[in-house]
Order: sequence, then C-alpha cells, then structure tokens
Amino acid sequence: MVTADVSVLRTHRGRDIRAPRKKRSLRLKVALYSAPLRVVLINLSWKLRMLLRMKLSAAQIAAYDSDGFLVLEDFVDGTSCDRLRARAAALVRDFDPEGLVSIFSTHEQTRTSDEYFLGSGDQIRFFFEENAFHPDGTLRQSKEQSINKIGHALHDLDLVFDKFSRTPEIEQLVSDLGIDDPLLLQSMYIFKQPRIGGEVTCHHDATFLYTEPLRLVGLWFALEDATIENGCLWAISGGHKLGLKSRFVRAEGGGTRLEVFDDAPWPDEKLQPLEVKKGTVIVLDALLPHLSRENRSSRSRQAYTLHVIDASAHYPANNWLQRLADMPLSGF
Ligand SMILES: O=C(O)CCC(=O)C(=O)O
Repeated sequence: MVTADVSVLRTHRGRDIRAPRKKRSLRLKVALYSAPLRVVLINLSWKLRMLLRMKLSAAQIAAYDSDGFLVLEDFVDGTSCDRLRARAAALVRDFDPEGLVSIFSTHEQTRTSDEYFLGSGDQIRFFFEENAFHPDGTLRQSKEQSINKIGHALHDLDLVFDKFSRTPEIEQLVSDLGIDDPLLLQSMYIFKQPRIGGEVTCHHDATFLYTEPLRLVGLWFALEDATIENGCLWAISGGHKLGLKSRFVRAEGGGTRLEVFDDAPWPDEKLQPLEVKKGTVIVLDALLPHLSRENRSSRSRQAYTLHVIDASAHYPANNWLQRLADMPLSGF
C-alpha cells in the first residue's frame, strides 16, 4: 500500500529502516500525486484515443455547423457500393408490381399518403416514378427502369443493407456530430432513373423526420458518380439557419397534411450543385435545404440514404413515418 511504502519499512530482522530524508520526500510526492496523476493520464489517453478514432476533424465539424452539410469523399469503397446496387437490383427483380399504383411524388402528397406509403416505415416497399405509367396504367418501360425508390426499413430487414448501414465508420461519424445514442430511423434506395428520374423539390429532412429537440443526421451515399446532368443533390449552404419551415404529419382523420410555419420561398438563387464521386457520403443537417433535379441523361444516379436520430430526443406520434411496436428502432 502507499502508506506502507512511505513510512517505516521493516526488514525481516525487525530493524527499522527509513528511507533517507530526500528520497522519502520524493516517494511521498509520488504517492500524493500518483492517484490524481494516474486519473489525468488515463483521461488524456482516453481523449487521445477518442480523438484518433474520430472520423471528423475539428475543422470539418466547424464546416458542418456553418454550412449545414459535409462532403466526405471515399467514405465507402467501390465494392461496397456495387454490392448494395446488386442487392437493390435483386430486390426489384423479386418484386411483383401487379396491382400496385402507389406513385411517389413530392408534388402530390395526397396521393403518396395512401396506406402503402404510410405503412412503409417498418417495411421494404417500392415506389414508382411519377412518369412511369401510360394513362391506361401500364408501365412505359421495364419495371427495373420504373422504380423511383425503395423504402424505408431496408437497414433492418435486409442483411446486405444492414451490413452497409451498420459500420464502425458510420457510427463514429454520427457520434462526432453529437448523436450520442443513435437510432437508425429510415433508409431509402433512390434510383434516379435515366431519362425519367423525377425531381425532388427543395425541402429539409426535418419536415419529414422531426424530433424534439432536433437531433437528426441525414447520410446520402453516392453509389454512382452524381453530376448536374444525372441529377446530383443541390444545397443552400448555411440555409439550415433559416429554421423549420414545415412538418409533414399524419392527419387526425387519416392521410397526411403539411403543417406550415414559414411559407417564404427558399432562396433558390443560393443553391449550389454537389457533384460527387461514387463512394462519397454527403452529411446533411436536419434543417439544410436541398433538392435534386430531374435526370434527363442516359445514366442513372443511384444513391442510398440513411437517417439517424438520437434516442434522447422525442419522436412525435404524428410524424408520418411510424413503426409497429414489434419492430422498435435500434442503433449500430
Ligand atoms: O437523392 C435524391 O435525389 C434526393 C434525396 C433527398 O433529398 C432526401 O433523401 O432527403
């Protein structure tokens, strides 16, 4: 024990041997300081380890706070992107569209508020491009070329998507951005089909996925190069400081409604294109205004999005996206 070390030490012969005065005081100092020193050193090394493990630098976190988004190139390797694309293609191949006429479009929110859409929070469901159908309801082109997106619980129901979504890198990334107790809320596979890939109008994610307080991070993974021609994301840098404009909620009598808090138009002139390479992740603040334009090119622009919330925040019961009690949200 520390006290025995610095006081009287006895030999096996029972003779007192005291450390020379100078040496004893040094030992005393070490004893006095060793416990707190140890705590400080342990803390320092823990902080250092945390810092080293951090995905983001202080400058990147500052840029995210000021711009509302962050572009991280080469976040995912090409093979993982290809694996996800192959899995999405297989899901579409196995999907039978017979009788399904739910067409997702942010222009027509009443149409999207059908049961199929509202029940998709804990399912894997398929949503068609608005321009996919002839007036008689038949598909203009192949099923594979007509799907707008798949949502919204791919990360929980499909092993390949689960593996892509639950990596130490993503966990560390959202932790660096202050999500301490993460829950993977929503996943979407977005095809942005060649020639008919529809526009996603300007919005911020908090309109659709709201928490109190706002604790939501959106991750947009480019699975192919995204350019202006094939419909890359556009964002208003700093626009997350404009505040919450609206909420897309479940209406009391069924369906959905848009609760508007601020109907001022978005400052479109400030939109900037985010052209990125395959493997890049774009991190989006919950309030960042962003959009994507139509894809009139001959190339698709496939992307995967994942939205993570903090378990400490309240998730309102009137958010459009809900899950049944038998499939609660989980973390990494
Ligand atoms: O990928 C896109 O085209 C738009 C996606 C988007 O805006 C979103 O997921 O919030």
